[in-house]
Amino acid sequence: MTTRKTTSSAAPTQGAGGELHEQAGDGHPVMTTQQGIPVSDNQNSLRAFNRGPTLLEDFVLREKITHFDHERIPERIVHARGTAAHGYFELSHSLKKYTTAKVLTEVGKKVPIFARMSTVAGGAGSVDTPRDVRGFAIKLYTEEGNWDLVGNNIPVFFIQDAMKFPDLVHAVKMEPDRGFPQAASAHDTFWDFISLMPESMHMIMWAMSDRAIPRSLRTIEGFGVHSFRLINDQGESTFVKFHWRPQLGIQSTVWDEAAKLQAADNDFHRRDLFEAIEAGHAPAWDLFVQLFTQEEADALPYDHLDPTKIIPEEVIPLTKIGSFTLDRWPDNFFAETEQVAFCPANVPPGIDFSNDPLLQGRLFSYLDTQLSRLGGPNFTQIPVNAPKCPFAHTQRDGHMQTQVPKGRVAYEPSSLDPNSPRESRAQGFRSFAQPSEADAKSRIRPESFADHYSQARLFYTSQSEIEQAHMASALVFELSKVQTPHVREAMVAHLLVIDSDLGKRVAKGLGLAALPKPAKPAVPVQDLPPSPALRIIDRMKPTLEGRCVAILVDDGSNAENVAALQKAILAEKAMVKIIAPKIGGATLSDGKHIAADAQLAGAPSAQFDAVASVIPMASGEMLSKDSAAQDWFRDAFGHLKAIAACKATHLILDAAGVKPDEGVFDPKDVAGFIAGAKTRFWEREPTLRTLA
Ligand code: HDE
Repeated sequence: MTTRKTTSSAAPTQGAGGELHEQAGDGHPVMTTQQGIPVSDNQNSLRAFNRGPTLLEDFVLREKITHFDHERIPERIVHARGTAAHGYFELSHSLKKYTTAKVLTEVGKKVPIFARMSTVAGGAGSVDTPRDVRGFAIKLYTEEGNWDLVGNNIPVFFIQDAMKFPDLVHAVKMEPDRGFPQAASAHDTFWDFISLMPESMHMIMWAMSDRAIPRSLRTIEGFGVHSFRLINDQGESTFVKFHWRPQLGIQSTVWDEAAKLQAADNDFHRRDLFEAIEAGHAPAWDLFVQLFTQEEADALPYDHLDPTKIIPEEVIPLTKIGSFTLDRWPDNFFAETEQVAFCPANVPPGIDFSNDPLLQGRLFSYLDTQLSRLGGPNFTQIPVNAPKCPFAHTQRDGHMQTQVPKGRVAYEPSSLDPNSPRESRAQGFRSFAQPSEADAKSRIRPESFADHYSQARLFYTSQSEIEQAHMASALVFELSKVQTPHVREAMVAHLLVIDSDLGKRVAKGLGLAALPKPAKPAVPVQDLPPSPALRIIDRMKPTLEGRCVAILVDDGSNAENVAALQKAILAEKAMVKIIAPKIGGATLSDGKHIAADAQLAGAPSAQFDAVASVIPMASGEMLSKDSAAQDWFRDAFGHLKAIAACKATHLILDAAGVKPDEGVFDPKDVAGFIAGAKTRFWEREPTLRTLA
């Protein structure tokens, strides 16, 4: 599409206040209506006379207002708040033995992708950092059609059967009579439902772990959750579970930090992704598969078709098959991030579904919801949804048909058009011919799905002590928001079965007068071997790559020290933000001006991975009386981060009640501070807050 350009400036039009508005001059495109009619005045509607009524005839005004009135579309019923980026996937290890899918067999080929990450419960205008599962959906535009890997950052789910999904979502969303709480699971209806659904216990352990409060979307893992099938050229099937892991390592926040981030920046995660990509720190993930046969599946002490179960990687190892990178921010949020439509049923030939009843329900749900969300059946024509390979079908008409199909033939078979599309047994998608076990129809839950506690126990006992304390504290926090006492007790009854110590800790944290009777498991609970791979803290990478360090400066700050810190941080491939009491920046000791990225009071330290402060004595004296400055350091310390504090900064630490430990460095000890900034000082935590 080309735009019309004017070659000579026209006289300006007059705005309401009498100000003059520039018209299109050399180079500027001419503004038009949607019909392409050039607009002469975009400031004033058409009036009957000076100070008279507006005329219905004003098609420019009517079109503009009408379009505006319809700018919003229904938000996603779940995963409404998200952010996305373009990128590419590259295969490093062929799965030719297992599948015909070219995307999994053509090593080295770059496949374009679009990935969207989301919270689940909150609305589109809610916040980025609540305790919640994160959605992680990837559309791979393969040469055999779109493959959507529609996953989460947690490998299991709350329920076993799609029949329960509307109940789950109604329970977690804001309560219908009062319209709150927004983006929070800490309320009665959610915990009431969960307390009556023992199958949720494993997922609850994950949701109460630090996985649900990630530091960055660049540091979350992704899981396809269900078992899928790979089908090879012999028609043989192998089960597969997909996992993807951030190359920056997995990293979470502490709860106080997540809560404060919510106040500091509603858009923290999307801004972080945007700024990282813009700064050239394109995040990347490695894609892994767990492959297993029907016989191996049959030998497991749990049912792999049950989406509340994992197969620990110590039992079936992960094989790395490639990686993907997100390196391009969308041009337009609405056109791409909002209108993208993922569906787990979109798979190329060579990938197929398992009988997981949750997956089976999802295969229906996504297309159905998109028909209403995107207004009709032609949403596949929206650029972000359209395949990038050739496509040909006989679907026609419908709302918002933007293509102009030629010819008489829109049916198959036909003899009239040699170019009309035909099915292909050789290239087409084929479902695995699974032998049927029986011909009976029934609404049953298989007995093999009955064990709801063993893997919840496995997850809890696999965690480090500090992570167990975080989980117990998260449960106490959430259940303390529940106003109905019997719901709190019912939850403790389940926790006592998962791990009696966990149940007792939470009961104590809630101040229960007496322990309730433990819940009655339907089948005996198994003591499965722990899986250390499920921890986060041990697996956090000691790196500063892609992270963000703030340096507080003021007029008179030691220029040499600031420069040395900046240089060392950038050498670690991290980002630096200069913070000053005023957004105008500061004049350093060498007389040179340094620009500020943010004002101290507007950039709480929760936003950074570590903080340094190089300020003169006068500034330390002044800031030690400033609550924003005190909070800045108190929070950085409380969130277990490294602090580089000069002599003057110690005045603020003192005023903030911070007792320096080995995580507080002299800013001249650049190497020490950089090493500290790569980690968190977990030993500090028990000295700062009461954990359950
Ligand atoms: Fe979804 N889910 N889901 N889900 N889901 C949607 O589709 C649904 C489930 C996931 O960024 C909806 O277009 C059912 C598991 C992601 O656009 C809807 C069930 C997993 C996204 C829907 C599940 C997911 C969605 C809402 C149980 C992880 C956001 C808007 C049977 C494996 C995709 C839409 C994006 C979105 C239905 C459970 C992941 C309503 C019925 C398990 C990442 O169709």
